Amino acid sequence: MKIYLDGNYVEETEAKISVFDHGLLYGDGVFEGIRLYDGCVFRLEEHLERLEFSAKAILLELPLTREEFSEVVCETCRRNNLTSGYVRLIVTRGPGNLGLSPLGCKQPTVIVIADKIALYPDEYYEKGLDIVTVPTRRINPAALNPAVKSLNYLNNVLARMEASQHGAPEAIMLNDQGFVSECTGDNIFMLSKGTIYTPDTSCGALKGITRDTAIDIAREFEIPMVETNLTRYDFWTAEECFLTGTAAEVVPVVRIDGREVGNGRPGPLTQRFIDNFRKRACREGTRI
Ligand code: PXG
Repeated sequence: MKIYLDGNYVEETEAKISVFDHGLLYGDGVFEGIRLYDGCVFRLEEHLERLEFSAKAILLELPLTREEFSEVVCETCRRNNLTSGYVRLIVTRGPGNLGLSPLGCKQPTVIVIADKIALYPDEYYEKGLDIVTVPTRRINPAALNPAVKSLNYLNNVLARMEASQHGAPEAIMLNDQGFVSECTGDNIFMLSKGTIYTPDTSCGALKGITRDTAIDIAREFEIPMVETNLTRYDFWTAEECFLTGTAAEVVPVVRIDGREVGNGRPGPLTQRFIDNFRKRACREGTRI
């Protein structure tokens, strides 16, 4: 596999970074997870804009322009003969000194990995997910805004481990006020009385690219869509629930904290979202 690393396309075994890289030492950096469908990178501009916003929020000056990033992402896919897969774009503060100050970091590290994707099992889409709320809370936006897709994912990793301890594939994370924010790598939606709801991004959710796509789908279906504060009770008593994310796409949830959602089977509207998303996935891309 060829990896893009700081201007070069190198073999995987040669793709090495410094142990003084602040991405490693402090999780000081930002990233994007992007999908490639049939030779097209899904919503690449949106991913690159989010990368720019994440970088701006952490005062990291990106070493490449939007156009250069776009070209590097596409070229990394081409060099690996990929037509469908997953692209991980990472920008770290770069190598510096031991010590928190990034002043010694002279040059950000840029990494692009394009690989096959380990798809979720078909069963998840056919039967739906059984998920749980975990004790680990989403980080308070005043500490580190979760809208920043930073390399600090320990919070989410711990939450995912707590879900695994209960045999669940995903976890609902609450914010520090106890409202539902999102899952560990997915945003969350619910249907109640003809309206679709999702936590407002001020609840500590990432502004997911797939979330935005689901909002566009709701608009296309002319279904009212509300972004607001939501509680676990709202999700327990919803008629349908689904998650959205680059890896998951749109995936139904049928059980939350031991409570059946609706009749305990993937809902009909969720199925329409899944079908519509898959159509868009092939349409709304940048050809590599
Ligand atoms: N919330 C969080 C915390 C995320 O990390 C999403 C929501 C969904 O956002 P997008 O833009 O993907 O719709 C994410 C994204 C993985 C993986 O390897 C995780 C994400 C993306 C791609 C792969 O599990 N998280």
